[in-house]
Amino acid sequence: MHIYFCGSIRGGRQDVEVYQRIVKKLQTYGKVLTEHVSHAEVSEKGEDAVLDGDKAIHDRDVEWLASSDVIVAEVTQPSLGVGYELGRAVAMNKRILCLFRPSSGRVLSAMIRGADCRTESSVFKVLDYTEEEVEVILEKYFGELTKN
Ligand code: 6K6
Repeated sequence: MHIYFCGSIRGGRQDVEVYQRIVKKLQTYGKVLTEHVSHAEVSEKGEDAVLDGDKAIHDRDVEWLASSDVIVAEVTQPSLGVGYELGRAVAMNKRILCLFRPSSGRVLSAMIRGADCRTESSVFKVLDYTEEEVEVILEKYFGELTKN
């Protein structure tokens, strides 16, 4: 299974330790194409982007999105890039899980919370969680996914 993980980079790196926890767990289910999003040495200034070039990063990420089986996004720290990735993934009819921590004191964008689709063919799911339960949340989600 190819998994695309989304997390804030230039939007702010406050949650990088949570991203690491999520990516570590996701790697037990498949190949995480965007493991670098969880690397602690990646700063919000995006110095690496200067080497690669923003266009190269964008084009490669959109290709990875297209080739992924499931998208998992940590959406607590607002990020333009993550919002863009989610919009592109919806247009590609991808299976999407968004994870949000209400304990942050933030209120999730209506364009993400409101995209949650709870029909039988639901592909866009938004789950509230606390950091301590993140592994259990992912176990439940991927357990159901692999059943179908
Ligand atoms: C190289 C190594 C680590 O970071 C880089 C250079 N920057 C990016 N590389 C890959 N994907 C990126 C980079 N900057 C943003 N993204 C994508 O957008 C990621 O997949 C994230 O989910 C999302 C973050 O967007 P911003 O707006 O918070 O930067």
